[in-house]
Amino acid sequence: MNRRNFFSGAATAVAAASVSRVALAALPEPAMQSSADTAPPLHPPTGRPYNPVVTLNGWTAPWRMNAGVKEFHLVAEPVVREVAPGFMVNMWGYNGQSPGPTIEVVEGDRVRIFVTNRLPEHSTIHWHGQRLPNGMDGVGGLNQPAIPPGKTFVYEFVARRPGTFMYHPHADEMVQMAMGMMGLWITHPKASHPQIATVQRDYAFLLNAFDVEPGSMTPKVNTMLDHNIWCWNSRVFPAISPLVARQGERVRIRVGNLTMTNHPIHIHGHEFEVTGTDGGPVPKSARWPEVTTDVAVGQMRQIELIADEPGDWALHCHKSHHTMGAMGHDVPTMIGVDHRGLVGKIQKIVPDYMVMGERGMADMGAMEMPLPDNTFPMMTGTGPYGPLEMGGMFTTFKVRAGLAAGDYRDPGDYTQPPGTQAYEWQGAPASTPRPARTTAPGTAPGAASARKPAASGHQH
Ligand SMILES: [Cu+2]
Repeated sequence: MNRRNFFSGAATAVAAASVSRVALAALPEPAMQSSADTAPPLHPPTGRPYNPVVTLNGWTAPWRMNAGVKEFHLVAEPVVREVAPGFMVNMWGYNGQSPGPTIEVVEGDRVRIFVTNRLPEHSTIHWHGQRLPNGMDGVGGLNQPAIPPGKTFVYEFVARRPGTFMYHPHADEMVQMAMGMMGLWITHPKASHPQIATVQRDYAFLLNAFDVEPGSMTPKVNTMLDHNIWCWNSRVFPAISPLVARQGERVRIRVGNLTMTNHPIHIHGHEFEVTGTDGGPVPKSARWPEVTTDVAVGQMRQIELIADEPGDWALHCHKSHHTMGAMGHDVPTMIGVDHRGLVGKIQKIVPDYMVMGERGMADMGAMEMPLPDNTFPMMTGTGPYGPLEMGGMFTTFKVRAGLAAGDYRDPGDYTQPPGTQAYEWQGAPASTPRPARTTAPGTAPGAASARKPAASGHQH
């Protein structure tokens, strides 16, 4: 239990400002969030103490205590989410953002959540992973009538077991989740727990995906698998905050998957153990070291590691298509195809014809192509040594010696100590000749082309 910042002035001010005296007599005033930045952890101003999580590009909902019950107010509503700077998407979310605020409580807390529906259609909230009375489970039609537009329903139950959970609608679920309705729920242990370690940093995010046609602003809600915006908490690299740690700290990272496919989450430079799932803590005897763990659809994974290697380490989904921005997938492979001479002829007929991928696709990372308005590039993000050629489900784990406890600010680029970075060979060049070309002329894939997205609206 960390009480260091229990009476932190900033956290107290946030909670106090969000609960006016008028509201105490009625519904709790809903706290709203206008920013997509990562909010500092909310140290609990009331109730039992705990070491709070940091929600990547998100925030924790403040609450009020009412006769020993923790009261929250979620407002389901249309929001505009900044997925990356300059890239805004019409979503449905809670309290001003998608995902909604993280709910943090303590094992044994009685929790009352007011849910106001400001959507144009009915909704519910299902509390994924919770032990609760059947009538509080939130499946519209099965456990309760759905919440009509304009109405407020009340959910109330005891947070019975500690762990990593999430919430989402269970009414017109396919549409409402495709529009971004979801949030995290963390139940902290009430006392020291044999299977739950004390950590110095505790990060949390949800995996979510959208299908936004380049140049448009509203997700296509009927897409099953072919999404083009692969997000952590409705953000894409390089707009996802880095996870910062002081060298030697124990770090927990909680990940939940509300997309339609699995995501192998991979960290560089360190090993971790899966210490818990939405089913609860994993017994220590059942843990093993990993550097990648697959998070399947509807699963949550809680990983822990010791941040003992300084540097800027990649942390990403290992499906390479999920670290890319908006792109078309029906583009033929052009590696090894010589287009010289052909382009000019084609451009007489198709003026916006362009060639891509003759030498691989790395050129795309540096290329500034004309894109439709409100589209983020397929690969983007620049590091100290050039373009990263990544977008989507990618961020960095920044480990530094000498950070202050609880300092989550981006420490900037890592400086490689002299003699510890890959370098160019300055000796004689390799003498092995290139193998002779065996492909006969004319057998390469023919007439493969990619048109600028302004024309086709889809491919780059
Ligand atoms: Cu993925």
